[in-house]
Amino acid sequence: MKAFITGAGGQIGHDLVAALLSSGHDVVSTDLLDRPAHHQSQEPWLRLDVTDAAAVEAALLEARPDIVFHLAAILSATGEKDPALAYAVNQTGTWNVLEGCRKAGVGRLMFTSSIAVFGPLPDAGPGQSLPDPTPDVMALRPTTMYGVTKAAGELLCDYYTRRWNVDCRGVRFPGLISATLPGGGSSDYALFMYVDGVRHGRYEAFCRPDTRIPLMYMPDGVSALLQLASAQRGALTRSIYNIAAFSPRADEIAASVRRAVPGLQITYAPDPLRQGILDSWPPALDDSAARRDWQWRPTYSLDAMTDHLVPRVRELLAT
Ligand code: AKB
Repeated sequence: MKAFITGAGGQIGHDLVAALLSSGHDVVSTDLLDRPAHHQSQEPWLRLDVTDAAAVEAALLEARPDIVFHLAAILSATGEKDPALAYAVNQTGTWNVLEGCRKAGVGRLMFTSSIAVFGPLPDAGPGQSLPDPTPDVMALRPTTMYGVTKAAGELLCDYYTRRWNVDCRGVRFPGLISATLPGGGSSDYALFMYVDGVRHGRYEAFCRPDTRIPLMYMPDGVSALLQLASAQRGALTRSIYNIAAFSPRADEIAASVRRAVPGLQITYAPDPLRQGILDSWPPALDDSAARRDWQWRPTYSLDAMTDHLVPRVRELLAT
């Protein structure tokens, strides 16, 4: 199949493009920026700003892909610093990509949603939070512009599937961890424990030690996207699915990294903005619908991820 990727230069793009190419698919990668130096792949790379409707439409009409993986987004912490930018890229950008798909006759779009679509329930009393684990079907009360635009993107996916026959599907990603440098998310404390842990032997986390959100190792995240992309539509009972792997406390992640990086020192200095965002997210996700409908299963536990990831972070930092 021919796949067209937006935001290919980001954290997911790096691993998704490699997985698609190694399975023999044609890939057209697009991003606002040039191909990052750490991307080894040689597929065609197009500079594309998803907020530019005409450019998105022209690129899709030219490429005529079978499937679009829409990854371009501004993440939660950066989005709170610049909500207008988050709205432009995440909301208008998603509209532009959906419209481009409709006009170019693209049959399938994969949307990358997030745990950030959830937020505290309006009738929850003090100290009460989302159900643990949080199911797929739940009032969406996001507190960040990132979450607001992802929730709207989910609704647009349903609309385009129903109204325009662009088969839109997606997953609500947990915080994703991979051998890349962190990029503006609130879940980045987990990744920094690995990157700064290997780089400096210490890291001061911007969250409390008891912070608990859903996390996932990138190879599982990429597998989820590819599995859902190839599932029979008739087997799907939803467009957008919760997926889950593990939900450790921050101090449990630190303990796991310390197994592979002896002497690692982790301290905690919660940042009110990012701690507030993390506290608004579910502690864990119920992914039973994904398990039932398209046989989703994660491969990596926290410790299995640590064992696999630490050598890759060492390689990344050596380049
Ligand atoms: C973020 O932290 O903003 C993202 C996410 C959980 O969607 N990694």
